Amino acid sequence: MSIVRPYGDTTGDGMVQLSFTLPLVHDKRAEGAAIQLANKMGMDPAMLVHAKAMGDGFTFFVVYGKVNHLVDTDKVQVVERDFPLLGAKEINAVIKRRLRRRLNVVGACIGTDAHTVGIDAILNLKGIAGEKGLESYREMSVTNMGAQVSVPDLVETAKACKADAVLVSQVVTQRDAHLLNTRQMSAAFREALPEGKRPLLIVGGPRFDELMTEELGVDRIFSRGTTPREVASYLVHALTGSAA
Ligand code: B12
Repeated sequence: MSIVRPYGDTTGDGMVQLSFTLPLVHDKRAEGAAIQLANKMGMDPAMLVHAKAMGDGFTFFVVYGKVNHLVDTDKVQVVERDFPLLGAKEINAVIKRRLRRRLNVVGACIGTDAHTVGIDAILNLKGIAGEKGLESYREMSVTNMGAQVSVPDLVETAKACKADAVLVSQVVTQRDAHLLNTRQMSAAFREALPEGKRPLLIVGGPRFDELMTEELGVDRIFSRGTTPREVASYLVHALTGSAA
């Protein structure tokens, strides 16, 4: 049962929906071009269900159609959570018992990125999805540097705060900015601090591939829908080696 296909109307009918924009004025030809693209992508038949002009010379399309591709769930590669999800009380207790001091966290949104909602959701008291942020953990000391922080400033603050973990958010992915900034950040920490003295490097954002840790030189990547408790549980697991 590891082989599945998408479905729209009846189980296994292979129907999928796809949206995209073409640099064409909205007319009949543009609609034909959208169908041609869908056909080339393996959708056959492909039906145009929506087309709307998006500014001068651009059209947005939604196409619905059938594909014959199968998905083998045995071959899916994902990062499974490999640490226990703990409650706030347990997390505080583990830090107190194992570290015997507060766990220092420094967070920032680096580069030109000004999307702070995600990092704030993880760090600020208010939190997200009914969970309070890391600031609410008695045994954590959190420094949230906010938006558009430069890598040198981040490194300096991490050093000054004796950060155990640095949490970086990257939401903008245009021209792979999130990947370039992350590589720059991890390289700067490697240059500034010897191994063993370096804080745990964590990045997060909705469009990261969680499998890219090695390539980006970070310890962990968190993506869409992350909650503060997951991050707090990971921190105690990674920094104290404790299962609880
Ligand atoms: C709100 C918003 C803004 C606000 C940001 C306000 C603020 N203080 O953050 C404002 C209006 C300023 C803004 C500006 C821009 N924006 Co904007 N914005 C959004 C929007 C609508 C929501 C983002 C958001 O708040 N999500 C909610 C949070 C909770 O989710 P999240 O970020 O994914 O965070 C979660 C996880 O990813 C994870 N996480 C995130 N970071 C971290 C970090 C760590 C360490 C961890 C552990 C976890 C973690 O945990 C979080 C909680 O679950 C998105 C579209 C969308 N619907 O997503 C566009 C979007 C991100 N923006 C976009 C763009 C293009 C821009 C602008 C360039 C627009 C412009 N031309 O000016 C500017 C850029 C400004 C800049 N210098 O960065 C694009 C980015 C496209 C791309 N491929 O990069 C998007 C996707 C919209 C779109 N479809 O075009 N934006």
